[in-house]
Amino acid sequence: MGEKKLNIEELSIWDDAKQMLRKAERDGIETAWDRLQQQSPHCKFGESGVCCRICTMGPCRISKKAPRGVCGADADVIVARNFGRFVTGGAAGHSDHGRDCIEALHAVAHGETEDYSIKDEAKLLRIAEEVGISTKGREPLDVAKDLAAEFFENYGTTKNELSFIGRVPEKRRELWANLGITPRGMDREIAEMMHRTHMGCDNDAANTMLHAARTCLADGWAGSMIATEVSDILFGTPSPRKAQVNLGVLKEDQVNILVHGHNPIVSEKILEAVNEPEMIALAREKGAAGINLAGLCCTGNELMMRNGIPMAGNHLMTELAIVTGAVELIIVDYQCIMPSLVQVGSCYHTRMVTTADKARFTGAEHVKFQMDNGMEQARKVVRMAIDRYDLRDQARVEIPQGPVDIVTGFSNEAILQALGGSLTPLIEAIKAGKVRGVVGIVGCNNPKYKHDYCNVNLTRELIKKDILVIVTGCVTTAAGKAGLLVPEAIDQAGPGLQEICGALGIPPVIHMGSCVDNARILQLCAMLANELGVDISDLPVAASSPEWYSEKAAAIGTYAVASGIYTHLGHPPNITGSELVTNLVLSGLDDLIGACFVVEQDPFKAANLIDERIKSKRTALGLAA
Ligand code: SF4
Ligand code: MSK
Repeated sequence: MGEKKLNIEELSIWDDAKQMLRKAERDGIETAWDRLQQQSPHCKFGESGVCCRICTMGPCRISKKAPRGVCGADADVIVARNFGRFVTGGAAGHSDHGRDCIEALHAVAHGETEDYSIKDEAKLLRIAEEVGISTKGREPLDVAKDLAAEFFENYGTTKNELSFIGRVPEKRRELWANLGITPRGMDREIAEMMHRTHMGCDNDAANTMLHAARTCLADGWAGSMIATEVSDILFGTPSPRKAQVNLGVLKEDQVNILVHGHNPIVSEKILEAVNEPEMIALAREKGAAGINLAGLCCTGNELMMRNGIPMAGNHLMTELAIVTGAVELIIVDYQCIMPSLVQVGSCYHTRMVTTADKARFTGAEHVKFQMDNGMEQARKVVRMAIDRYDLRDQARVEIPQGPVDIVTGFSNEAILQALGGSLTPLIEAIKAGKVRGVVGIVGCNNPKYKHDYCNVNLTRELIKKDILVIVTGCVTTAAGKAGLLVPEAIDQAGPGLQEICGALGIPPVIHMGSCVDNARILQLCAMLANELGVDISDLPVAASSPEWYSEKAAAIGTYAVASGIYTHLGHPPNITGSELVTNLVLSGLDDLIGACFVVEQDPFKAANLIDERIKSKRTALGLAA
């Protein structure tokens, strides 16, 4: 444990989290908050981005006394290279997830699996037509073969154009072309960033930063966008439905299974398996009342959006979910999974199961999921969970009570449907100032913040100002727990938003999915801009990631900015050691690209900054501020 006793009241805004933090303390469980204390204070060189480990003439650390590394690289070059590699890690994560989705589509199309199928045939045909594949008179599986092949091309270097480039407003495409940042292929931009940042390559900080933007654009408009669209084709396009959030969704008398990670390829199969009568009968034989499946983080978002499966918690709740003592098994794929879950699980009876060869955890059991064995493996994992029910020590079980209701499932298709088939009602509401703007609040938790304080307060402040909020990723759970994802939350919104959301019967905070689903927000912005004949940077829209932590969140922020969306961060990336890079990110990009980052930890001040930006965009469009 850390040197100083943690003040639990200060760690999270949630009762379920605080209850479990007290239990963790009693049970002698170490959490991320304890380890943050052990790691503090953080290394200032690392924090400001001026530590370079790119070659073995170093590592080098830049200071007043030593302003250049052994090779002669200065702080600007080192910071830009570190940032470039940082966001490239995130872009690689999303786009590799996207590639896994295409492989699934390819396997379905070629009859290589009976475990997966096409759930949304209409979307398959619509997307195929959009990217130039003829569908007339063809079998859907035949079309799917071509679509998978087309999407694979987004990863290579021969096509040099993304499938969804046609979605990008004309003015934005011209701007990218002029700056030389039109994304070509995912793998190409990622490999080029690694090449550029090798010792002795790109030693111009601004040039490296532009390639960072290009790499992230490939993520937003290809890697993530393909992941989202193919997931909809394979598992169904989300539509509005009810669900519940917080640790109260765990059941004392049932076998509890948690799914954690990002890709629905694993979690959807687990969902099917837990609903099979033989599995339920098996659980009953063991004395359980049934099998309860709940989600964590983004795979939780995916299951919730499409199936209404309850969400146990976001990033900082993942260890605490196990501390309930009621979780038999946690099954993961990849991204945002704390390695500590194995240790926390071993203090109870919780088994951790990994499924992807690219994301194994020492101490966890590996059950490899492949296209041709998904269902068989899912049944195996569910049986493992049922077998562990006997091992549960009911005396150590403590489940916080009172799950909160939410409404989820707002894909762009669902939004259009709610609007009566076109964006016109939303555009009219924006013009009339009833919806003054739209802000996507996305991303993570970070133990450096009071858990979800900024996520929730920023959301509340913006809806008060008649700004429609869209949430994805771990902010979803925060907004849901705060009671903001239900139509009744219009009581907390400004009068204009109250009127519009009230008439449509939708919440003032709309849940649009997981991390990769931020591509849905990009698409919505593009649709609005195209409808109005302007660039995305002209719209009264913004993005925010108040409590972000991951490379992926930084990549999302970077593609948002490069797409023309003003983006707020609660804290800066590790770039403050370079004035040049910091100024570029916080203001220079605005001149170059029509948007920039803004950093503000206080959610109330951040809401005002975003509001000012929205006012200026409205005024420029000739609308009342
Ligand atoms: Fe040092 Fe240059 Fe090597 Fe970086 S690339 S570790 S600054 S010598
Ligand atoms: S899971 S990237 S903690 S949102 Fe997508 Fe949550 Fe952030 Fe991971």
